[in-house]
Amino acid sequence: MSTRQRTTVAPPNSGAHQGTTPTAVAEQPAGTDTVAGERAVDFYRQMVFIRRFEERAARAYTQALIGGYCHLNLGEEAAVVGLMAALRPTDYLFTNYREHGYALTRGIDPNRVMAELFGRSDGVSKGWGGSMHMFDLEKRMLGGYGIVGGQIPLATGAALAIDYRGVDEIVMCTMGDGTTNIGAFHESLNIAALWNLPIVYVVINNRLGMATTVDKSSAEPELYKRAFSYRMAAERVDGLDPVAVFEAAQRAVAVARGGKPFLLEVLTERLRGHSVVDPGKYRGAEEIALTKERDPLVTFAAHLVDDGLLTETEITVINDDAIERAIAAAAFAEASPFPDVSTLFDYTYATPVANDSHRLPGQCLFEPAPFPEQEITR
Ligand SMILES: Cc1ncc(C[n+]2csc(CCOP(=O)(O)OP(=O)(O)O)c2C)c(N)n1
Ligand SMILES: [Mg+2]
Repeated sequence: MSTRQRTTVAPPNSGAHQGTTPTAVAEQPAGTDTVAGERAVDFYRQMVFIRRFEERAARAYTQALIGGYCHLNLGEEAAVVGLMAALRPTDYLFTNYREHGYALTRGIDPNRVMAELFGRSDGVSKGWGGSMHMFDLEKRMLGGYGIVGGQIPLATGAALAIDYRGVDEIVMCTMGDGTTNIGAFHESLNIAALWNLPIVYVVINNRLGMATTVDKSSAEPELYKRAFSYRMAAERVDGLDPVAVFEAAQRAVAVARGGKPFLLEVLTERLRGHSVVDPGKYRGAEEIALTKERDPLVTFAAHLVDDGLLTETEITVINDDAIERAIAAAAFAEASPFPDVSTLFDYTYATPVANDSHRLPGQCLFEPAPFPEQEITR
């Protein structure tokens, strides 16, 4: 039975609601970690690695070594690193298809992340998931989802499970700005607020849902305010500064650990197209130039140099090391074998006959036969 009190719906103005006035949470809760020099440098190191890894992945994609879709975290590195630093290893992460940086920063071996992109058997999802479907129970990264908003009800359900088990864990569920107009977003926030679920919803606002801007698609473009409809606490933070993101994420996580949901909006940039194949021609030259000026790697490096925490030489060393590790990951991935086709149905509920209702999920209709020869009829 849950140690947290499940809320029954209180009538408006009864005073029974907690957080009835959801405003930005201004103060740091007691005992919250502070970020000092070495930690900031480490944040930078992780950001640089994501950047070089993603660039290496983009190159592999153009060499046809990666199939399917491939969405990169370029421009979102500070957001990813700041958010992940606020989680404990026992917390859960659900994210969307723009996920490689999260997998790396959550601590999954870069070789296994790259191997997954290449669709190889050493990949984190054994090569069957690809770019959008990384899953690692040990690191508590429960996907990777290609359906916009698909992760939100699942993450909310995981938070409900935590609540039932009465353990000191939380869920973080990240999504893009465009996702806040999906019905499941609203349904999930509503139930999470009613039931006091331990979850932090994070909107990574890069101002674009594919080619559509937030201003064109959202009647309330200040997306953190969506929480207020559900009497949920919320905050908006500058996603170009990993330290600011980390501090805001810590505040959000503290609220969730106390048994209440939180919505954190992180303002970021998307430096390139929606996915690797998108030339992004819907953005003008001026906008692209502005976006590049706001590149978090450049702005954060400048801060670190100004503060005397890094020299230009040290920046070069960090960069070279990241390039080497990304190249090594790609070499590992290319050397890894493709998964055997006989394992195609091992990790899914799907069966050789789609939607067959006579069996339990995962139960095969036929004795396993070599996939190409098998007749797929209904
Ligand atoms: C239900 C659903 N509708 C449409 C799509 C196609 N689609 C993929 S990404 C995307 C845009 C989402 O934008 P946003 O949530 O801002 O995330 P970003 O790509 O900017 O990270 C769309 C419409 C989809 N995958 N799923
Ligand atoms: Mg977006």
